[in-house]
Amino acid sequence: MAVETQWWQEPVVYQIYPRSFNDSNGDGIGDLPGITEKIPYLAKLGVDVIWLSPIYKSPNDDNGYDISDYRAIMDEFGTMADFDKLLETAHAAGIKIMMDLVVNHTSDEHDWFVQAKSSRENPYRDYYIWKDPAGFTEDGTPIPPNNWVAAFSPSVWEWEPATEQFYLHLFSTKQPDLNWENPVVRNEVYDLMRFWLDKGVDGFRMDVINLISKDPAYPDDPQVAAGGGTDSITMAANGPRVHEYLAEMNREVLSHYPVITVGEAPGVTTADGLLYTGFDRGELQTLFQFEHMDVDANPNPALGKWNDERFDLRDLKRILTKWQVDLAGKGWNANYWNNHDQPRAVSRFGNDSAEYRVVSAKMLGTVLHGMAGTPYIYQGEELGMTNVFFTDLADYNDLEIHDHYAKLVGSGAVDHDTMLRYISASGRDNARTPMQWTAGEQAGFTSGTPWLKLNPRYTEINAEAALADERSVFYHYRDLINLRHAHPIMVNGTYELIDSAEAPATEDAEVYAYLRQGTGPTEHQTLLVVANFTDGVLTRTFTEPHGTRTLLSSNYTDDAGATLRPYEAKIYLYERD
Ligand code: TEU
Ligand code: CA
Repeated sequence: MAVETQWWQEPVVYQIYPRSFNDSNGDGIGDLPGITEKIPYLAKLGVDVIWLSPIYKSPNDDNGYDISDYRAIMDEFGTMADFDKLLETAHAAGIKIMMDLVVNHTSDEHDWFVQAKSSRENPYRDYYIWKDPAGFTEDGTPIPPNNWVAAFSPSVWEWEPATEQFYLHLFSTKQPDLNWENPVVRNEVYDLMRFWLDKGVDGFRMDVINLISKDPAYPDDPQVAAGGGTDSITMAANGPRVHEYLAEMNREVLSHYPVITVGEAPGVTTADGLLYTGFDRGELQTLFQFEHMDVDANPNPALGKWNDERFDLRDLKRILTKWQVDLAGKGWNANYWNNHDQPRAVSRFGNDSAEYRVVSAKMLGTVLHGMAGTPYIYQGEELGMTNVFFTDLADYNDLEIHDHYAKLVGSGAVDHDTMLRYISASGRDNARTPMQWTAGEQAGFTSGTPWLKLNPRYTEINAEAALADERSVFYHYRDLINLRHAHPIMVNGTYELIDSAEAPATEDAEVYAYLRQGTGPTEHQTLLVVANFTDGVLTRTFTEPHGTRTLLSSNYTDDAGATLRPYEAKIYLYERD
């Protein structure tokens, strides 16, 4: 069945974490003029859309994911005029801009919350979620309504002594959750979305959008009851009214503009995925699922994602294949290895040694861009940027790192040295070290002192070096993006995991291979994507599709057929007449 593809399925998206992208004024913090300066770089890479992590006014408890004014620009990032200039420059280069929409929660410094906490009668009180204590301990300490653990603090419940109630915050105490059950809140959100769309922005990435509807019973988190867990956020995932809210948002706002949307959705199955992204559902276009990000989570669930053991390729293939197959023809995937919350892909799924970094980074790009769905690139991924190891905990900035250190080392679940290893493998600051532009001072990111230490490998890994080397990861990514623009099958082809003569796919822990069968106008075409995830030389023989074969992409200079060299990845096109 040939489902016609839509315009919004075609683009490649590039995520910018503004704080770490490019500093234009030497204060050590990336900013909007810094991004504008680099539009030619992004145009050269060929990306169609930029997703900007939050740039709104914020006290930066969670680097902008705590917004105190949705219609103003963060002081450190510049002015609204700087934003307009960025939007205009990007549009002139043919690049769209998606904003980060963080509306599960605000900052506690948002005027709504300042009002809300001032008295129970304040008209803004009901913008947030307030609960009476479950009781009081003997010494008069209020007991929280349930046992949920916040992502960035011990409990999701924070006591407000002035009005003697708890407020809910799934993340830090400075990120109170909005009360989506209140229709006035929903209208406020729709209004601020219109404000940005009317300015000309092209879409939204919606932060934890599947957490906005809470089960009013607030049942205890069984994981916490069993003695551990670093957060309870998935207790709020896919709540009773979430689809009603998203359908309303779509009806009220999104359907009136030509937008690109992607929802961030921890704790979703493919069945949930179809409800959020189904073509017939009128909710979101795509979503970021987390299952493949959990592929290397700690086998001890109490430790959550903190781990430094390598993933098993068979698990990764099983998860990605499930998403590819279950959404096929009905919904749309957003494919990513990386974002501002995740360690660097080449260190995690590839090999960041001097010998294999470049070839394995290209391999990962090939596997991801070959799949069905929208490819997302995170800043520095196109350079093969790597994880960092700080020996001093104080050098890390991320509030999650510090909170989870306190939770896990504090409780004795993990010792200090182990936790530092885990942080280096799994921590969010791996993604947030400044972008590496040159081999010069401060990697060309700033003329001052960067807000977060640089990754010392910038002398070897940087944009200047990549642009000067036609065999760099950068040009491989550019070529993959061009392939998508030139070959509609990259967008409209179906996906099928395939066995080799040597091993069934589900048992092969070394090679990932799949087919894309063209549909509609590309029915006469098939793609074969093959990738060696190891540093060994392997043999894999595949039944070739019919037609004339062309090698569309490779990370080696020649083709050795069934012999796969370390981290070799290639895409063949087969065409019938
Ligand atoms: O992330 C939500 C989320 O699920 C993360 O907390 C995730 O669990 C964690 O980072 C993985 O270790 C979004 C944003 O992407 C993140 O940067 C914010 O901190 C968070 O929401 C709160 O807004
Ligand atoms: Ca700056």
